[in-house]
Amino acid sequence: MQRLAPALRKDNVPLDLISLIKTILAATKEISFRVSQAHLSGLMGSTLDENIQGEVQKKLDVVANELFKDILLESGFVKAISSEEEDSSVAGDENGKYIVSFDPLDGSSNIDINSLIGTIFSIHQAPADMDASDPNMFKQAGNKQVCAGYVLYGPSTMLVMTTGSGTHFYVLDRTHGGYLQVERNVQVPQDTQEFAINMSNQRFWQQPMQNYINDLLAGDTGPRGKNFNMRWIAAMVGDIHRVLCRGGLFTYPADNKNPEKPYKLRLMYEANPMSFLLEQAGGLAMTSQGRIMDIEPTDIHQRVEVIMGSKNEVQACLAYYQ
Ligand code: AFP
Repeated sequence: MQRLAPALRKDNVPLDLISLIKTILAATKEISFRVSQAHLSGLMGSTLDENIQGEVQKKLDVVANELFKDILLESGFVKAISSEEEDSSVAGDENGKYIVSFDPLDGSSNIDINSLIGTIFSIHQAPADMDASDPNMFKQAGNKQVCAGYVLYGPSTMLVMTTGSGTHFYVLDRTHGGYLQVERNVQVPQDTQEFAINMSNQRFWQQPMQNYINDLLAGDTGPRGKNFNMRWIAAMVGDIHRVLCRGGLFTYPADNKNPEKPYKLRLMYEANPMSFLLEQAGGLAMTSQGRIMDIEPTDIHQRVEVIMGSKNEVQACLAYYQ
């Protein structure tokens, strides 16, 4: 099993990007420890605050965000950061070469039930001609990411990351304190009999998604001619990890539950990094209108429709929209 830095050098990742990745991972090791101690150190439950999305912040959301933010901003490698828990971007070093978008703790509703949560991050080059305080730096499509990944705080702490040369798995080895590469070039099976969607929103979906899911539920006597299984972890990190490991279709489709908020998942720190990881593993990551990573962002907290996973199943789903 290879250590992280030599593995990245083998993939010709520039040294300054390797240093930034190591900085990010230092934060995740600390978060992993805090998560494991949360019940013992009074970090369960919510704060009295809401984030910019109008969601109540959990105590651990805040702790993870502060940790991530401080470590990144002090590193000198980043020009600015943006986070699910920050209203706007936060300026770093004017000479920093990169900008980082992150969700410090994805799956917050799982915190209090000791279930799966994780950190998601996405790295772009920082435009040299913009000030560190200019949030417009973040208006870069997902296809310009130079690195994306997530860390799952599960039974083992696991890093899944791409720098554009395949998607690789790493596990935090607590005996030496670093991440070791355990699988290279993970491939998502092209076909699947498993899907992930929050079924409680069924009546709010658009007709094409209703039709697609109805056909999956009809099983081997329906038009698809096979039975499908369903899973929902309520943390995108967990659901996408399962898809990367054994295939599947993950979707958070458009719905009309709240007409002002037709989509749930965030482009910059959920959909884009997961799309990069899935595409690098041979999967597909789309909205019903086109490729997620080709969307030109208009806002740091922009939301987007997501249909991603095993290639043939994503295409089967999209056919219902044509
Ligand atoms: P938070 O981490 O912001 O609470 O949300 C998690 C999430 O954005 C994504 O990780 C899940 O797939 C999705 O929300 C779960 O949504 P439901 O609340 O509809 O289950």
